[in-house]
Amino acid sequence: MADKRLDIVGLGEPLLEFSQIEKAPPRFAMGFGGDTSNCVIAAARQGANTGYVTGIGDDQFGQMFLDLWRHEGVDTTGVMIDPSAPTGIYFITHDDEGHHFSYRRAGSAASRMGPSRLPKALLQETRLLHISAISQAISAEACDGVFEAIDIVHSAGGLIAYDTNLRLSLWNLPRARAIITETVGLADIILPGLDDVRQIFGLDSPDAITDRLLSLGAKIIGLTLGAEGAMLATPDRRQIIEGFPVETVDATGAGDTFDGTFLAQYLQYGDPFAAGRFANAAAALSTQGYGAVDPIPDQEAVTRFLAARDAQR
Ligand code: KDG
Repeated sequence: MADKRLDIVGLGEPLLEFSQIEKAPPRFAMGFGGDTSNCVIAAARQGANTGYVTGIGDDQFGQMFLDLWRHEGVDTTGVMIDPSAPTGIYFITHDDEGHHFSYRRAGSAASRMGPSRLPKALLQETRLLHISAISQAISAEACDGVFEAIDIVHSAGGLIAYDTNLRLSLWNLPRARAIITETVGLADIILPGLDDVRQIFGLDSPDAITDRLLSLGAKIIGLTLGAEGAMLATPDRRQIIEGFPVETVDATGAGDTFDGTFLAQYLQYGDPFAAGRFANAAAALSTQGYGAVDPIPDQEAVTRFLAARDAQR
């Protein structure tokens, strides 16, 4: 695997982001989102060689994403520009219960990324492919594309990481449950959020959920528990890694920051438990600013944060 050109390639949908920063009169800040895109940017900020596979419209929003990925050092040879479909967008609003997403993404260029549009050579050149349940929920065609991509990467000796990101405004629970359960059985590293897997599997405790994921074939699990931290597990060890208390402004993209940081650290050092602690710190830091991408910390910021925490103990 060391001979692969890229460490991590993400596959999914980027969404231009409008995040509410003031209530009355309402004001929105523009930024970037899309869970798998957020994840590869987080991994790139940790020093991983990354790439992204998606479709974007031949529009200004698509161009902004190309500029962003290039600026972050993300390989864009797997990005297809579709002249007849738009780049998706979403709005983030906030209330006492947290953040809420409103999508304008139906028929987007990314939702057309079926099996025939996949950049096969690029997928064969990566050590790890990161996908999410959102990559599958956006259309039946994209869902087929994800399964085909898994096949291509596995046949070339690469690993699959999967975030079960559940968005019930994109598909219904029975379909989500069936597709997600099947995909967990194909993936090597599972990175779910607790609330999502509670709904998907109808189980409550992190231990019961971990048992279920291991029984489906997962080799490494990084189950995020919000402010409580994360449970890291392999078939023969599991550990709760405590969260880092910070002043949270907006938790959008914290799970994606955890994913990208975890994958970059794991591929670099091979220790999922140490990677889990590092990723926890990165995720906490990412909640201190608005939007998904802007507040993602780089490796130096996370190292500094952890050193300061360790010095206080
Ligand atoms: O995890 C944050 C993402 O959910 C956000 O950036 C938007 O990708 C997105 C989605 O589909 O919800």
